[in-house]
Amino acid sequence: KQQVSIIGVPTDYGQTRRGVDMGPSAIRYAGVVERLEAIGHEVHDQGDILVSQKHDSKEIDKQLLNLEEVIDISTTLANQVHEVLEQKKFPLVFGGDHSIAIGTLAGLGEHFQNLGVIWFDAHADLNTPETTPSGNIHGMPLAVSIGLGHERLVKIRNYAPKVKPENVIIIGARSVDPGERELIRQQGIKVYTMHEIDRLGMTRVMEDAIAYLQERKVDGLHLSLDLDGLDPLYTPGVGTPVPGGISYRESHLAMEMLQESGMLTSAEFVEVNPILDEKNKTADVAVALIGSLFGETLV
Ligand code: LYS
Repeated sequence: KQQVSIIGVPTDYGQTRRGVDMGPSAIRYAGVVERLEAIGHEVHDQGDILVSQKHDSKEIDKQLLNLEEVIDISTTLANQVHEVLEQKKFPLVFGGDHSIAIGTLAGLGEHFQNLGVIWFDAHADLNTPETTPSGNIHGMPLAVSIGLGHERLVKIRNYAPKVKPENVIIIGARSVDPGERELIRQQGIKVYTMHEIDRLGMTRVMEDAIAYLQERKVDGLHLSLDLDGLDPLYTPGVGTPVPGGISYRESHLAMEMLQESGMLTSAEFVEVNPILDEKNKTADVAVALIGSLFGETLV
């Protein structure tokens, strides 16, 4: 049984489709606190961090949209995640778009010398201001966390990188930009695309992933789960859906295997956009996955 601290991050500054700032409400509405309490965890919902109005920017950097806003939010979130860890609690963060991972990882990296990260996502989120096709920072958080990108994002809480590239595993990728492909090769990041998931099955993928992180002797494990990692059939309420994704059952299996590994020390669930959703289906899936991740079983 764990002490779990929930932090909501109601931001949509990492991309351009409005509504993902309502993600934390949608996930709470879907009953996350009750779900965790029902399996015996002690839950402290810290509420949402303050996300300010858009700044009056003098100049717009087309390669780094809403940079100032993202820096502010990442800094606040990093500090809060840091505090939760000081209190020896498990940080469970709700987005918001995936740019929030910059802050989450900035808060985690100081506590773990050899943190492992599982990046469950349709995308690699490894763009830099030089390679981004969109200028949206939610396509960059993994690059930032391994130390690549805008200096002020990379240096949140004054250290970098937050995680070693060889301690990162991407699962579910099926939309990877040319610059990201190059980084994956160059940085030795482990990726299980949909191809490997189809071929090996989720059981083997997760067994391999967990064994790899154990071999690397990680001292903590963060799950960064973008709901667009699943097929849009199950999670339609996301800003950048890509067909051919991970199934509902495969996702649950992945969560159950992470739970069984006993390695997980933090998690975040991002990109739930209730405006694009169907009757809060995507938040319901998020909460169901959180149930499995925290030890819910069928019988
Ligand atoms: N790779 C695209 C970009 O950089 C999409 C990223 C989607 C992130 N959730 O904009």
